[in-house]
Amino acid sequence: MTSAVDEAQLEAGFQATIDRKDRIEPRDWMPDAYRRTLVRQVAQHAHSEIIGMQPEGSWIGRAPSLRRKAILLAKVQDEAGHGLYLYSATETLGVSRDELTEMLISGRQKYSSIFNYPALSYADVGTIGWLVDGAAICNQVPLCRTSFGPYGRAMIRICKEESFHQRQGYELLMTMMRGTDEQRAMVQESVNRFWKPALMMFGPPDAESANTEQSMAWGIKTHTNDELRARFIEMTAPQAEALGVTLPDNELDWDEFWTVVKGGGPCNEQRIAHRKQAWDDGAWVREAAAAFAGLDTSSPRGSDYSITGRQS
Ligand code: BYC
Repeated sequence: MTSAVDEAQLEAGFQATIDRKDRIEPRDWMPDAYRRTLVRQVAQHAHSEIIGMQPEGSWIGRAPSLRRKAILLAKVQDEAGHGLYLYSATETLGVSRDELTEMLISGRQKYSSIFNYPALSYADVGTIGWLVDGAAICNQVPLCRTSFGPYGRAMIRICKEESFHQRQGYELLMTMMRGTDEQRAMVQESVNRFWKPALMMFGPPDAESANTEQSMAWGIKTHTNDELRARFIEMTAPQAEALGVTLPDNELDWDEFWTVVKGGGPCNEQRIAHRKQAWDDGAWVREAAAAFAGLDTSSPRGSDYSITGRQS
């Protein structure tokens, strides 16, 4: 049991670490609210990576060439990897991946609004890479310096891969823009649908952002939602010009954003149903892995085996 004085000292030490821009590590003392905020944000981030595989994944079987299929497969697989790094980072805060998945499926945790919009044409694969991964990079590069060590370290690798995704999306769109009038129209139509939802990925306007102030004081976030949104627009405008597309300039519809966040977007039900199906279908794999791990540790020869199951 810690007394109120001890607790105040611990809190002061914690804040001093953050103010020095050092990292908080899993075994360090941290306020419960800091831990809760991180679990919320990092789990939401992990869920977004995993649910985010669905819109593009639906095009793997319909890719227009072997080359495009190989690129898309690799990209979607990368997103799975990002989800796994982030679930691992969340686990260091004392919550298991099973619990997190249950919370996603039951609607108690969120995932990014953007993945509730459908991918309707192959141009959308390019637009998602360019705009969605582009917005993700803008939001995530500052997170490499976030105050919680495992989250920041996961972000470094994720950002490298997202930069690659953004370029592959742009290259796909550029190829289509050099094609026929019909292909150019497909790209513009796709950009028209994705531009505003991509801007909403940064979260509500600062005045409506309940968490920003505290998350910035704790060094979890280093910029506000509106700052990063503005940076993204600035970064993307010249790219749109080089591509030859127009970015829609009407106001963002925040009522639409909240409807999507609360479950009423075009694909919310489908996304969660699909995730639940995959989780249920994978139960036997998890059981087999757990049984194997049990065998591994209880076996007298357990120490002869590496975690890959191969004899060392
Ligand atoms: N969608 O106080 P605020 C990817 C919620 S995946 C849904 O500003 P915060 C990729 C928010 O949770 C990359 N909900 O929140 C994958 C809060 O609700 P609660 C995904 C949203 O946390 C596959 C409430 O609104 N990136 O790149 O300070 C293929 C008030 O908001 C959204 C991340 O997850 C939203 N867009 O700031 C391709 C980045 N925005 O929980 C690409 C990590 C807000 O209080 N996350 N809400 O009930 C963050 O940086 C921050 O959490 C946010 C929001 C900037 C998103």
